[in-house]
Amino acid sequence: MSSQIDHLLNETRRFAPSDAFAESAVGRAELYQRAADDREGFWAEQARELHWHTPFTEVLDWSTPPFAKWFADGELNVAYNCLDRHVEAGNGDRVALLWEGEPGDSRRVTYAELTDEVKRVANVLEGLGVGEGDRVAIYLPMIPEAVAAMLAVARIGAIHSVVFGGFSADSLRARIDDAGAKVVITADGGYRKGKVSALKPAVDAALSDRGAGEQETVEHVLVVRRGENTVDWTDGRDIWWHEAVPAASVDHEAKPFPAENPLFILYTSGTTGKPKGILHTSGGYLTQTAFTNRVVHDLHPETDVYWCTADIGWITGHSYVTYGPLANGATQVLYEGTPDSPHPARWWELVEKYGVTILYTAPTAIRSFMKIGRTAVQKFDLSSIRLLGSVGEPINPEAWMWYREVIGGDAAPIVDTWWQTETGAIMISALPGVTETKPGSAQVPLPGIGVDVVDEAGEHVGNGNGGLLVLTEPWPSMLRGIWGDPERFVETYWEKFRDQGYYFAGDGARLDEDGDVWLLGRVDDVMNVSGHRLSTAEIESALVAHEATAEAAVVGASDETTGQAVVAFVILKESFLKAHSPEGLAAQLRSWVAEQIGPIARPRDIYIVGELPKTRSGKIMRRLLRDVAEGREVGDTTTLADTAVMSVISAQVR
Ligand code: 6R9
Repeated sequence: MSSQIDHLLNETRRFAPSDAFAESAVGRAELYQRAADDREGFWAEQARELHWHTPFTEVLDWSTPPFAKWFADGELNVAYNCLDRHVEAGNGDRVALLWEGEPGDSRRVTYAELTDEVKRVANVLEGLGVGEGDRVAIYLPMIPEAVAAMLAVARIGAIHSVVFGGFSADSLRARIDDAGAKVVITADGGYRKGKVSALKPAVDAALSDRGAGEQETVEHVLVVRRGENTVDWTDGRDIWWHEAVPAASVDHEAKPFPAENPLFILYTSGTTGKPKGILHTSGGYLTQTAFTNRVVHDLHPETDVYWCTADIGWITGHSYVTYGPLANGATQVLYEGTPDSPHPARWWELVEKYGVTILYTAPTAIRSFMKIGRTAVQKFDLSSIRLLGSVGEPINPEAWMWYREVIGGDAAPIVDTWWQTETGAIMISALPGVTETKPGSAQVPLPGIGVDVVDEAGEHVGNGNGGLLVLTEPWPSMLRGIWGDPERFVETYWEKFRDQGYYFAGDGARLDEDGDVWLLGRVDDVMNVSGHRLSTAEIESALVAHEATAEAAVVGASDETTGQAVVAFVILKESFLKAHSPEGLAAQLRSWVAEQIGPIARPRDIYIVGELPKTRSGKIMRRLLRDVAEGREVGDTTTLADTAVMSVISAQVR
């Protein structure tokens, strides 16, 4: 593996901590030493930033690994921490949500208003018989009610399972059934790409046609009116939010719950077909999401306008839209629609309109804006932006530079944050004002977090080498299990490095000469070509570094002589397609990759395509591309954002 020629590690650009962050960085640099000296004491200090009805006396209970308990004898109310306490501190008039609907309607919701709304919803849910430990499925568009619904469930000690609004009725049914949800909170519909996209019919379908042995756990469906589309109604089961919530009492006491009370289940895909219900609990989760949101995003709740573009259907939306920012009392933008509706630069219009200071988004979004070009983006005033964040996949250095120059005015620091649904909160990232940043590297474990890169035997690989990313110490926001399947939890994450007691993240990574971490993608995306390990991310990064390339996806396809061969799917920039033949460009790109990384990485095939298959969270589904590359029938495409894209690609390749 050490013989692998490395494109990413040839990245030598460096950006010193900006002076603009000098003041807020005071004390932040010391956190590393504080945490190194006394990790548990450090986390206890962070936890004490929250309001505890009953202060904890124990920090970590790791007596039965991998089942951790944090702050276990403490009691708190998560919703109280996100709402009431800010109102009680005199900040009730501060705006919590600057909401913008896709058609251009907008609402400002203050902390006082959101607190009242959540109290009413909590009363409605209790009136429907929902109590501590019951599960509530949430299937909503990005509207203020979505945030209110999550917090109302948390307030009464129940457990939410948010299902992304783009998921099908079948996926929704599987998630409702696995969790045994008692209530579903949905909407008639929401706006997407200029049209109302209905949601309620999927709920109706998910709850219909129960076969023998299929238990119906759902008693009520609470429906927000948003799309004003016509919906079917089941009397006795369905309830309009706009009738029930305003009629409910605005008095609701936030009762304390144990720190380890489950807060939510969030389903994520694993290597097998059945999604895993990742379980998170209260005290540790809120501690780490609030802490990381504060230090990684340099959040100043009194002055910042924060915008995390993630949907609440994903972990990023849970931790960095709902819980982290609200626990910190932040003012944030919430946007309902698609980034390019009704015009390609809509997001940047919103940045100007609301004066966004902190923007947290995903590389896939950045790359799609690169396609429309800087002129279209810079039509809007982006000068309010002072910090940029990236999450979800490795960010290639070219996208990183574009993000910095075009969006960040060549001044705003970028934090590339590595974490997972399972980790609950950010684990690896630069700290603004402290870390000298490197385009393409997530860099350093946060204070209090133990990270290593190891070989198959669990041995540290040493600087300059690649291996598997592991987490070496328990952390407060760690998953507490897989809902209903403790064995799968142990087996998936803890079995591989059982002797060392490490959590196996499933990602490949490399340590550079400074010991900084460079993520190389999921290990299932790592190819083995003639005995050399090559990362899909690495070759993709080389491809997009070519001036003709807009986007690229690489897979390892089985090959008779080399084991696996590199196959690339490339979207070219319009201007190059006009001036050159696709064959000529493909040949150029093959040599380019060979030049950039080494002959071993030269793609066997390059297919010029118009689009790439992506999940609704923007991750490229390489499994499907591998099917095409290996000449197989294309597999299950149901989790694609656009299910038609694979037939188009197959046709183009043929
Ligand atoms: C938060 C989130 C987790 C997987 C993770 C890794 C990839 C996330 C990354 C990154 C490189 C980053 N990932 N952030 N890879 N650099 N900054 O995305 O959670 O949807 O569970 O995905 O995403 O492969 O293992 P989730």
